[in-house]
Amino acid sequence: MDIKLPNLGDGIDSAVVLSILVKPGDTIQKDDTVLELETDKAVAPIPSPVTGTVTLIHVNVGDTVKTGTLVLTTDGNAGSIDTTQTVTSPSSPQTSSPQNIPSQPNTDSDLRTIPTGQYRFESVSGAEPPASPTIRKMAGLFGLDLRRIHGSGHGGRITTSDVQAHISHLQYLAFTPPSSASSAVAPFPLKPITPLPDFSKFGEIERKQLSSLRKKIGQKMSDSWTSVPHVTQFDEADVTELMSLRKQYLPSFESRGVKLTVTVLLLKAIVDALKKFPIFNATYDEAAGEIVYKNYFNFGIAVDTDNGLIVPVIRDVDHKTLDELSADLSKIAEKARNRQVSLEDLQGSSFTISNLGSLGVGAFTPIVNTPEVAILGLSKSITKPVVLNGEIKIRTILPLSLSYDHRVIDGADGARFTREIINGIENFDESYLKGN
Ligand code: CAO
Repeated sequence: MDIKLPNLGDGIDSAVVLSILVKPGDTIQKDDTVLELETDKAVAPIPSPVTGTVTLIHVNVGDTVKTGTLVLTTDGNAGSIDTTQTVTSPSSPQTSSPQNIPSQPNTDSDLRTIPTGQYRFESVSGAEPPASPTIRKMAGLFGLDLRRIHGSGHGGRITTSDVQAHISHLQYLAFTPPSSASSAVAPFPLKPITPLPDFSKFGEIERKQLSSLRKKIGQKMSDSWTSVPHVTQFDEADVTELMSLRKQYLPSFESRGVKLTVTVLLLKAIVDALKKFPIFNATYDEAAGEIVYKNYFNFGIAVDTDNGLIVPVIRDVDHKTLDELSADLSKIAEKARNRQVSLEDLQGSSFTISNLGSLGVGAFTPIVNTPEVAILGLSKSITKPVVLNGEIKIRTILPLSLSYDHRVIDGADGARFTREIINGIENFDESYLKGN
C-alpha cells in the first residue's frame, strides 16, 4: 500500500529526507520510525501508519519532500503518515540506507593538509552530493561544483559552513603567492578530523551510535559556534526582593494550580528589556547585508530531556500573563520530555533562554541558537553575604550569562541590555503578579 506524507505542519512547506531507516523486505510495525525528516530546526522521526512489509522506497536521502509525496509502499493497509504527531529522536538509528553516502577522502592523514581541489564526491548511484535547495542555489549562483565541497553534515550533507570554508579556501589560494599556495595548506581546518588512536590498545572500549537528535544538536552547535563570533558577558541580579514577592504571591498562584517558578517570573523582565533593545530580538541576514528586527517575542526555552537538548518555543511572551506563561512553560517542557513536541512547537523563536539553575550550575557560556543573535543563560541563584552600601547583607544572587553575535552587537550594547534585564528583575513590576 502506498504511504504518503500529509500536512507537514503550519508554515512548513517542505522537509529534507535525513535518513531512511528501513529497506525493502523489512517488516515494520505501526508507529515504527521509517524516515527522519529535517526542517531548519528539527529532526522529525516519521512513524509508519501501518504494520506490514516494506516493498518499495520512493525517496532518497537528501530529497526534498512535500505534503503528498509518496514515500513508501508496503504490503500493509493504506495509510497516511502523521508528521505533526511527535518530533524527537528515535531511540537509536537502525539500518540506515546507504544512498548518497559519499566516499570519504583519505583520512589517514590530517585533512588540514588536503587541498580542496583534491576532494571529489563520488556516489555509487551517480547522485549529486546531499545539500539543501538553498545551498544548491548558492552553488549555482557562484558557479561552485558541489562535488568538490566536502560535506560535514549527516551522510556527507553540505552545510552553509562547508560552502563558506570552501570559498574561503579558494580565496586563500587565489590571493596567496604561487610559492606558498602551491603547498596548498588550508588556512584553517576544512574538516578538523584527526584520525583517532586505537583506544582498545589501552583497555576495553564500547562504541555506540549517536541518535539522530544528538547528531542534529552537534551539527547545530557546531554551525553556530563556527559561524557566529560569540562573546559571553557575565553579570548578577539580586533576586532577594523578587523571591519575597514570589513567596508572597505563591499561595494565590498555587490555589489556581499555577507553578510560579523563577523562570516564569524572569520571562517578563527579559521581554521588557528586549523591547528596549530590539537588536537582541533580531537575525543577521548576512547574504542581504541586513538585520531582521522582529516585532514578536517568542522565546526558545532550552529543555533538558532524556534524549538531549530540545528548544521548544513559548509564543507572544509580551502578551501573556504569568498564569499563561507558567501553563505554556509546563506544557512545552512536558511535551519535550514525553517526546510529543511537534515541528511547529520548535519554530519561530526570536530569543532563547537556557536555565541551568535548577541543576545547580554556577556559571556557563550558552551557545547562540542561530539564526537568533543572543541567548541568556541563567545559573543557580545563591543566598550569600554581599556588601550593600558598606554593610554586609544576606542576599539571593542570580548569575546571568548573555552570549551574543559580536558581528552585530557590540560589548557596550551587551552591557546595557544586561543592565536593563537586571533592573527589571531587581525592580520587578508587581502588576504582573496581580494578573495585569
Ligand atoms: N536558580 C535557583 N533555583 C531555580 C532556578 C535558578 N536559576 N531556576 C529554577 N529554579 C528552581 C525553581 O524555582 C523550582 O523551585 P521550586 O521547586 O521551589 O518551585 C525548581 O528549581 C525546579 O524548577 P523547574 O526546572 O521545575 O522549572 P523552571 O520553570 O524553573 O524551568 C525548564 C523549566 C524547562 C527551563 C527546566 O526544567 C529545564 O529543563 N532546565 C534545563 C535547561 C537546559 O537543559 N539547558 C541546557 C542548555 S545548554 O545545553
